[in-house]
Amino acid sequence: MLEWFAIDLIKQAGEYIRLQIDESYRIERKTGKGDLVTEIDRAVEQLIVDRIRESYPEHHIIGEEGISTEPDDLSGTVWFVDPIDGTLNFIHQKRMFAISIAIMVDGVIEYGFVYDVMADELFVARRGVGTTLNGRKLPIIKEHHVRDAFLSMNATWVTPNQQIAPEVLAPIVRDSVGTRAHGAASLELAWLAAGQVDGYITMRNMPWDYAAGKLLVEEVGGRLVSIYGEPVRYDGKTSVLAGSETFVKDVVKHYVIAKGATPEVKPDLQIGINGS
Ligand code: 2AM
Ligand code: CA
Ligand code: CA
Ligand code: CA
Repeated sequence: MLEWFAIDLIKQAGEYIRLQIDESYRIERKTGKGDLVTEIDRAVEQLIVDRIRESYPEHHIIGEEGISTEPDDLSGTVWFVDPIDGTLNFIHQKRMFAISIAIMVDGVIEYGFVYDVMADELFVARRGVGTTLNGRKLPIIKEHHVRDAFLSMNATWVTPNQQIAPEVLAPIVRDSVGTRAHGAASLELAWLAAGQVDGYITMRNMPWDYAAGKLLVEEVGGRLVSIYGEPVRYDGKTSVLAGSETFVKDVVKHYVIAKGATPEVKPDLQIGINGS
């Protein structure tokens, strides 16, 4: 069964990372000094792709490191794979990174898996069934407004970005209980599903970053949309705003729209999925 296959696969990949983390490995730059890939990222994606191909040759795979040829559309079964989400944490902290896998069937995410490798915490979501953490069902998350929310926010909100001006987001940081930048999108969404943070905001994510986390969050009653409150796309980069319905509405209505923010780059601008 697909769910058990994916759980076995993600745990095997995690074990491989734990064995390699203290060994020496090559690190390469992608677009800049903060955008790195190691040979472990590539080896893990290769391991995952090989096993999916062996058992499900008709499935398509969209992975961050581009090991598999991306499909032309999202019909049939499509796997979104981020072999190491939080590569900088993997390199520098040796913790707080995850393997993120989502399975989409005919355009709908049916399963989400986020594995915190060093903490050995596996989050699993099945659409319509719920989210579990190491097999234990997670309760519905509490409703929060910005003023009583503890947030995880990617620090790129401070810098000029293609989505929204820093002045629009600064009041959210000011009004919330506190903000953290943990550096691993899938894990920050998993922690949101577990009630450990009350919201997650980032200006730039790709589908393999949030596809699994989105289902984890939705299956405990939360929402995940763009910073403008629109549905997120699966064919390119997007901003991400996630939390309880109250939180998401509060951010969009009282912070983003109220400040008259409009996208500097249209959020659903069409780009190639493995491009930039
Ligand atoms: P990554 O580690 O797999 O690259 C970092 O704050 C979070 O944003 C991570 O989940 C990281 O995933 C993701 N991210 C997506 N695009 C990124 C980029 N171009 N540069 C840095 N982090 C990126
Ligand atoms: Ca990366
Ligand atoms: Ca990622
Ligand atoms: Ca990655």
